[in-house]
Amino acid sequence: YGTAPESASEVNAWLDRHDRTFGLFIGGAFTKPGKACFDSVNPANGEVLASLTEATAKDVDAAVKAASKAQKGWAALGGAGRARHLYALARLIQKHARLFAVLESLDNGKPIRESRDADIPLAARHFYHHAGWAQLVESEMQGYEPIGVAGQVIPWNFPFLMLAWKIAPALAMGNAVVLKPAEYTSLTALLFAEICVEAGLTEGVVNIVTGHGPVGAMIAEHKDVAKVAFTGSTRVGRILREQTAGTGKKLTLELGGKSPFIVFDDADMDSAIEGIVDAIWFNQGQVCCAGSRLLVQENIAETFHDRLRLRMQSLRVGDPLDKSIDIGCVVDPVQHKQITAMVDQGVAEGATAFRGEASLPENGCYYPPTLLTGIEAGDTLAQEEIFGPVLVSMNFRTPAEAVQLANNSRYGLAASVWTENINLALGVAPQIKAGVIWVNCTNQFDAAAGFGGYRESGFGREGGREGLYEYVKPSYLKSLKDAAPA
Ligand code: TXE
Repeated sequence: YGTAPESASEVNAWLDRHDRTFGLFIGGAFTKPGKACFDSVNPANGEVLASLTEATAKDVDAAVKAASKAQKGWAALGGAGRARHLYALARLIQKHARLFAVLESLDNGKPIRESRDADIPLAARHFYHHAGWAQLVESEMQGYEPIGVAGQVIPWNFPFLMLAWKIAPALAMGNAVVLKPAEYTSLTALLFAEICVEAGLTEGVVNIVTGHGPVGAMIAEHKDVAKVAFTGSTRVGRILREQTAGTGKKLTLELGGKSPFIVFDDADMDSAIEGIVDAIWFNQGQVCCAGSRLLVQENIAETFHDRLRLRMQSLRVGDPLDKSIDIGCVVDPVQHKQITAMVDQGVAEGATAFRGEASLPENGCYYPPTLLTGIEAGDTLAQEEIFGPVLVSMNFRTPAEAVQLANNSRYGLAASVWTENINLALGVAPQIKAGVIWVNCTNQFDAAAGFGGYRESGFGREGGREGLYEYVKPSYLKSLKDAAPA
């Protein structure tokens, strides 16, 4: 790939083709831009990328109606018929991978290496995987039928990958969707809308409505939305649970985290250092399962921290389109302010902050990789999600204490355990209350593995066989194929 900055010319041409103004994608076509609009901004330089439509209640209703109208025919296509469409979507994502990757980095601030090598390929993989499941549905999942219309609200940290996690299983199981991307990062969802047209997807099966939080609330509230799938903050997850209570709507929530990264004294230290760099600085730490709590065995803590500080000096922070950088910028000034305030408060309360010497670009939402030590288990910084490139570290003495510290959280999304002793690893892992436990690795994702949380990290699973059941309901029908219109 070389090291020269990735060119934005293809993205600019695509944006210009749309006059940098977008309507909503309803019933297989873009509407005219709405009366109320908002800007999508490049967080690396503050430039406006495009103007997006703030959907109204009427728009949401039109999107749900289009989805309802399309859903029965979509289900009646049968698994093999739907698989053809899902394979086409997957192939088109790969065909346009560069455009998707550059657009994602411009809109979100993540390093191009990550959008190119992780976000976009994983999204394509999600469609391929679920195309396979669509083909198997009649033989493997008898006695279930689609739920109907799924309302899906996604966050800004993995804009396109989260879209894939939501849309691929819903479509494979015979549902239609109305999806709202996050207000900061809607552009790859709008590009995906175009891909749906190119793939010849049945009109109305996928509808994309843009806007702020209230638009998400309107989708969740709509009487014809039978399933709500959300990834985002625990605060909004709570609102959605209240909102859907007693409505009979099916709900899945994927919320925050404060995942422990446990290093025992016999761990391979070089690997563990690279592991923690990936766990907390991938995507600027804006990852729900980020290893944001480092727990180190006391007898190696000093050496481990020294070596980590040394490694931090070589992390490069800079322009997201620069292929040689390790860390880009955070998504928006609001998040930047929140990270700054949390760290400043922690330091005022006695924590010690170490920052790599990386020079930061003058403008843009850049925050340096930061290590905080001198933290107690009950401190705010040890308990609250910072959702930025900030690692907090605590020590433990015994495996039992490591487990106790790991579970001392209202969250339970992921954990990572590092030791050369397999008995220790297999003894500790099942005691940790988290949806995924990695041993001697971190951030391993695959469409075939279910992902989701314990406790306030939410409920329900995405991916894997479990994820499919979130988009069906038990039925007297012989198979999903029988859910055809009368
Ligand atoms: O999240 P919101 P924000 C955490 C992280 C971050 C904090 C705040 O700690 O610092 O949340 O981020 C839509 N009904 N995570 O404020 O608001 C919103 O428009 C329906 C962790 O950006 O939850 C967007 O599309 N929808 C997380 C989506 O919810 C509503 C990723 C997420 O935004 C709504 C993001 C409402 N009432 C943030 N209000 C993760 N688990 O990965 C807002 N939205």
